[in-house]
Amino acid sequence: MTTTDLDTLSINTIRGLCMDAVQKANSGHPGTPMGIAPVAYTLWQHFLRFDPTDPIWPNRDRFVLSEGHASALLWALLHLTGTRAVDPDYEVLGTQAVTMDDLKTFRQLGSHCPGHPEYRWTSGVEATTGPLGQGVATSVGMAVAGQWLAARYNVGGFTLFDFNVYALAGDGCMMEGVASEAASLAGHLELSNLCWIYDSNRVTIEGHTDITFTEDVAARFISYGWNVTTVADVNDTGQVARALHSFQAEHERPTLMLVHSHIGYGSPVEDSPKAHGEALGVEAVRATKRFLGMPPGEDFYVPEGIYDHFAEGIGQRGKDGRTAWEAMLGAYRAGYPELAAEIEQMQRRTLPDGWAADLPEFKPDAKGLATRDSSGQVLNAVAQKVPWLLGGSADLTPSTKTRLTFDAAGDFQPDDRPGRNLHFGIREHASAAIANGLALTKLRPFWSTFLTFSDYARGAIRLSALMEIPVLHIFTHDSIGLGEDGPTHQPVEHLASLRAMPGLLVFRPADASEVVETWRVVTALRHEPAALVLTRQALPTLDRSELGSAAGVANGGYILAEASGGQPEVILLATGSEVHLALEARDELEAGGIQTRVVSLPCWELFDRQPPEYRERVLPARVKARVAVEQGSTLGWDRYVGDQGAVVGMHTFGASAPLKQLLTKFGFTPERVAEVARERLAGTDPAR
Ligand SMILES: Cc1ncc(C[n+]2csc(CCOP(=O)(O)OP(=O)(O)O)c2C)c(N)n1
Ligand SMILES: [Mg+2]
Repeated sequence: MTTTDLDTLSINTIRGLCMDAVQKANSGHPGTPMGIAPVAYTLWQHFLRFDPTDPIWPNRDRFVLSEGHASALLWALLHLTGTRAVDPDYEVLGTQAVTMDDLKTFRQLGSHCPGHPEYRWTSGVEATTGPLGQGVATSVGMAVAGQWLAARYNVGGFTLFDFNVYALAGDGCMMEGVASEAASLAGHLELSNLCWIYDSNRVTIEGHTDITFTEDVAARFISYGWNVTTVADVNDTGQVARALHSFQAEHERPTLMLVHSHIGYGSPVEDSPKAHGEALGVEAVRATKRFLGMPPGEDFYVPEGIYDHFAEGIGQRGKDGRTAWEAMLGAYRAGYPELAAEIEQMQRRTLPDGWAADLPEFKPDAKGLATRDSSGQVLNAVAQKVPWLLGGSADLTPSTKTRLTFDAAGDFQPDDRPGRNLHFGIREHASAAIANGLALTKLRPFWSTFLTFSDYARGAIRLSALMEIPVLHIFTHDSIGLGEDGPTHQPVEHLASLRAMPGLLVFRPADASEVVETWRVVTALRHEPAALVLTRQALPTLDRSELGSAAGVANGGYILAEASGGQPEVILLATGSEVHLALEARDELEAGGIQTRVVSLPCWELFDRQPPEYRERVLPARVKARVAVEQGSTLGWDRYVGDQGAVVGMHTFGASAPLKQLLTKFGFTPERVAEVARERLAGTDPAR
């Protein structure tokens, strides 16, 4: 490929739009898009299989802007390609995803050009990025999804899935640990459909990378098992194209395309950290435009013929690819109606009919089983009905009980692409980010670790909530209840911190029946992630004939045991293992003539969404003597116990000892809970 005048003009148009958007907003990062624009342009115009009129076509190539602070670059591309907006019901609308007005209102309230790319908010954004490293790690999940979809659905000579995944990353992404975790796994998994483009401008916010980052990135990626190709001159689009061809010709390894670039190219602050983080200034913008051969006085300038040029390149290629694919899907549907139906359900995030028909039922059992065990059984039942449910653990499957054990479940490896058990290795942060990538590709992923290590994955968990994607985060060993492993492994503040995350549904079921109901709720989620918080130790399976139905989980909280006379004086609230403790304390209180209700509250978020009448029925305002009990930080419980209630929780880290000793040491005994309740009853004034 040789660079034509139109190529150069297009690249400079992108640079101009980015400079102007940042200048007008007086906020943003102009230098990064200006440096890497030739690569972004070459990729989009000449390689990316993307139909701007149908940005959600399932076999499109994915482009993830991992250096999310360069969002102006993506906004310019989406604008110039005329990418259409998609509504939440997946109908392609006639409106433009990014209008000129959006560009002119970059970073302002309501603009479709926010400060960083936001999935759902602007069509054509494949993943929310901004926290450096997340985008590249997420792209690994998309590449896994591509391989898995191809293995399952490319049958009978039909190639329904063969998309590539590109991620554009800066020095910051390359420094982040999550990227290393994900790259190591991608190399092992031989994800040859994955291309990371490293925008190596050797500048970050604090200065040149010689103050922080002097490793040999190419050598590192070669050791990961990647194909590494270098572009010495970013402005030579022929070289850029050759590198992209080298990626496309590679069939065994992921590709790192290392591009030497110049932040703020053409501006007075080229190659300087000054090109970062603030507008260039009106005079510098003019000088840069002059250097680039663009009219210095024209802002948001799109030269004659540029829109047509994109329409004839990426537009035509994308449309041809998409329409051919749709025709292929038509023929496929005739030959393989069941597989075609799966693809369609998956795309809409719906479930096969009867998916919940064979969920296990658990009989009352005083000895019971750990909720990690009942959850493993339910997971296997659901997964057999939902073929695109897949996942694994960060090397703890035997402990988290998340292995899919049925015939043909398989293990996803280079030689077993349809395998549904993923092995993430000891890489929690990448596990969660990869799960995000799988969910963005419309598969239903789960991943698991110990609750205490959820902190390691928090950055990616947060993005699952922000993106509103239905990832299942499964956490076991949920409290001091895990015993001897001690305080490093005993979570304390984790429930509170997960509950603090907007949009994440946190479930802590109390027994096997609540586990079943939890899965009934979380499997059907379409736009929300969930965290399942499960025990290592056995819990009794409650006899529901005398207690509230576990179906109450769907309401987030419910009356598990009513006060004997139906008029509670005391309410005990609990989640998970402490529900059993609350029931024992209730027996003691009732024996002493105190009418006591027990409320199980497995999911605060769902309970808070119930109508006021329901919440009032479960937690009547007149009952002031309330005690919550949970083996975790007490933070947040005050909203349910009120200012006259009390919380029996954890105020320190745990300790290494057998569970029984820990329960006494930290005050999780029925006697203590009953005592606190009696104190509350004596001290509360219902009229207050
Ligand atoms: C996890 C995370 N930490 C810090 C930041 C703040 N930040 C935004 S851009 C940037 C510098 C990134 O440098 P680089 O990736 O080289 O991008 P370039 O300077 O080349 O545009 C930093 C530290 C961030 N966005 N994400
Ligand atoms: Mg940089």
